[in-house]
Amino acid sequence: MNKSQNQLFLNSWKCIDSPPGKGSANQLFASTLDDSSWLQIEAPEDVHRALIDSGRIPDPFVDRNEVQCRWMEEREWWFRCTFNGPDSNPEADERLVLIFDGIDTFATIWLNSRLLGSHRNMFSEAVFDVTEQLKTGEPNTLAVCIDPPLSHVKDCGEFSSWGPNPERVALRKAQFSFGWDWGPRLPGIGFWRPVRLVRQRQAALSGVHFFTLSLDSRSQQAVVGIRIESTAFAVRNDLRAEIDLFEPGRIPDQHPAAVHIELNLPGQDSDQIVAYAVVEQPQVWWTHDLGEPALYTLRTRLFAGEHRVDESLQQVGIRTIELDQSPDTDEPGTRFFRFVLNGVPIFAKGANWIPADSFVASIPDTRYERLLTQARDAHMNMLRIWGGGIYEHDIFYQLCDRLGILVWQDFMFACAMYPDHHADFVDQVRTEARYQVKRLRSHACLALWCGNNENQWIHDKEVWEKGGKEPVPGVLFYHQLLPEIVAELDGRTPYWPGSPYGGNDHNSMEDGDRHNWQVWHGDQPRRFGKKPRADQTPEGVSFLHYGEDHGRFISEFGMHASPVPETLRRVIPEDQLWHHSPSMDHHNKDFPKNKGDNLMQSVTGLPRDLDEYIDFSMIAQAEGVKYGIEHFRRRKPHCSGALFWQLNDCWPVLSWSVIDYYGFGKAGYYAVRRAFAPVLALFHRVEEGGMELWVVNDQREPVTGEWIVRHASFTGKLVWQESTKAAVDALTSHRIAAWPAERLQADSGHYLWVEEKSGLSPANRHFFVAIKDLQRPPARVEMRSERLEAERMRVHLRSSGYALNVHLQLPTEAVELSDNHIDLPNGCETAIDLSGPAFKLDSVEIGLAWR
Ligand code: BMA
Repeated sequence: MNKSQNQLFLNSWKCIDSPPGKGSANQLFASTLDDSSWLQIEAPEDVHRALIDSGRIPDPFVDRNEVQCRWMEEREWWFRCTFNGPDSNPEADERLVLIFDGIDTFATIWLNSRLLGSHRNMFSEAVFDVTEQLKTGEPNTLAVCIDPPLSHVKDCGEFSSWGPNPERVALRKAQFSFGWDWGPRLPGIGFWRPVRLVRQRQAALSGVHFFTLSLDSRSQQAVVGIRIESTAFAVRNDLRAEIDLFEPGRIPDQHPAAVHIELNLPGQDSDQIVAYAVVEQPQVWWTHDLGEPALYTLRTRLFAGEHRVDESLQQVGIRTIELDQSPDTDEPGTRFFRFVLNGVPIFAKGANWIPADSFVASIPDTRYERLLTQARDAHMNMLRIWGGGIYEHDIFYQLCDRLGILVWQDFMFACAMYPDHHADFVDQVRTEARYQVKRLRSHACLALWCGNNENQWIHDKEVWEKGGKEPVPGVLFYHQLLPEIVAELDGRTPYWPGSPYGGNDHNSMEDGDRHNWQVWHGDQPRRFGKKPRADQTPEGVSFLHYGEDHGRFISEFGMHASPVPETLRRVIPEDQLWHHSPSMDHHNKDFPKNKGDNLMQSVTGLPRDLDEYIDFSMIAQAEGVKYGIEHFRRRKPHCSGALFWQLNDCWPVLSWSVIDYYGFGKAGYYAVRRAFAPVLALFHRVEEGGMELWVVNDQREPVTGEWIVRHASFTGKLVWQESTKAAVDALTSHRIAAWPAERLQADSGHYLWVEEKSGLSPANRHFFVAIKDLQRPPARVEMRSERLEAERMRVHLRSSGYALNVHLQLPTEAVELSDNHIDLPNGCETAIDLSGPAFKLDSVEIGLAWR
């Protein structure tokens, strides 16, 4: 046992499968059993990963192997770990606690052949006092049996859900793992978070909640609160907490603390002790686009008499967060839905986050670092953890704290009607919510708790004749239990009952947040009492409908695109590499499989081969998200957020993601990165056929710039060029120039191009017709590369003719690009920087393509 931490991680396990119900009969839990032939597995690690690595199952991400793994969810899985107990017997005032931070999912646990207990919620910890059972100075054996999940579904018939697999609703287990419209059916098995043994003496911290009560920028003061929750099981001495808050960059024991507080605690379990402190000249936590995400270190030490019995170290931020829903008087009858960070109303730019792997136990930290850095680099200041996945691993929130990205946290309920009348189920939800709120509430990144994903909206569509009056099954959770728990244990972070929610039809443009699935799925906007209608024609699903969306906060919108060719080559057999081949269609979980064709039809035209499919679907997605984001940002502050669907993938798939499973950015990623730039210049077409130029400034300072607009033909002829100097206030969106229809050659042969003289905003363009209808002579792009440093390389590109979707193709995801999938007008030059490990840059073969 690690003395300093009094904690032993039980990492090394053995596992085997067995027919359901047989393992106990065969006493697989017995200490004396010989498990030497069992498969080695780690904790955390998913059984699928261990079986793939040992060659026992084919990789389910490749071709259609997914279906060959179906048997795994029908077996019971046994795990055993033999470890040395503590060297010495626990003292009378000590106890030993076994903690499973996350078991996936229905587990029965034995210690030294004796039954310890069971657990049936993936999202809450399982804790056992093992002081009596644990043997000191000799080996102990832990055995865990994980049941087939569906054996725990009772009365499946009463559950209803969107999509296949309604039985998932009865299980507190990651909902997406039973199959989603982007995810395979591969329910996880095993320990998805650590297993540890903790030695405690007299008392322990059961929670430390850090929060900011107020910030006063004039007096340069913040008032912060620290709530101490402690459990006292054998207190013999005075119990006391010492709290130290260290400024960013200051290290405990090496530097003095900015705040030091000593508190006396009662000698029994308590959760009501709160200390308040004034922090002078606080270094405030901001999202990365508005300032520095400054993090203080909070150290809390618990003393029983002279003994230090527990200690916690947390990174915390001084910041306030509110959700402003005051009336928006400029658009009568509507209310804002906007986040206010440190008193500043912000536009939330970002995406929806789904689990970064089907096997959530086996996601390397490096994948989180990569994805979240990519999100930050694309100027995202908010990610929504969607309710069909998981409450994320600690590393996710730690990175968001550090990178300055806010988190919209759904509770894990999605697209279904959950049974809030089953006392048992309600208990599970209560325990889970209390655990997760305590776990996550002190993170600087946490911006919102949200009751669920789409449950109210889907329910209303199912019972539309009721005119919005029938409460959603699960109402107890979203409108009572969860907000009460958030109020009690957090009390600072806003709560919202669902996404979408608010207004007339729970997906309204006037109130609350909104999912725009008119684009892609064809859902028509509606009101309570109106029959839901879908229009899946090319016109019905066109992204131009974003332009009609006057929502307050668009928390989902998006469309599919293929992953990069390299990703397809890794998982689709060569003879299946064609659009709509059985293997490709298997890697598209949406129905009907040709939905994307409807979108491409009006943007690029239908693809004739795989190359065209990859390019056309990427172009359609990039054009669509660009169009949506520009419209939503231009409407600032009436619209105050655009979180597109979706950032990432959990396996290699054709999906809405802009970053594919291996980390390659699609064209959409780079389009988003430009469209989310802190200062954005964009063209807006007005009804009479004229054009306007708008500048959106999301920064806390005003900007001045000179925007040069070129109106030209694709054959290279300049119609006119104009320059506009403008000052744009902080946090606003302004029209800075306009041209009537008479000044424009608004046809298939011309375009508009804008650049800011000093590069304040990224270059942008406007086409007057769909890409498929452009009259463009063929273009040619030349490439020249130059080595800058060991880990950086620059590729210069020059075009003759207007080249579209100019992109570098790399066989490795280890090299990052400063930009890609760009337009290059005739005679234009640009450079793309490549960075990555020197050995990769030395050997990388750079492909170049364009349309
Ligand atoms: C919304 C999401 C997901 C789904 C996505 C695409 O419904 O909340 O459930 O995957 O749209 O259909």
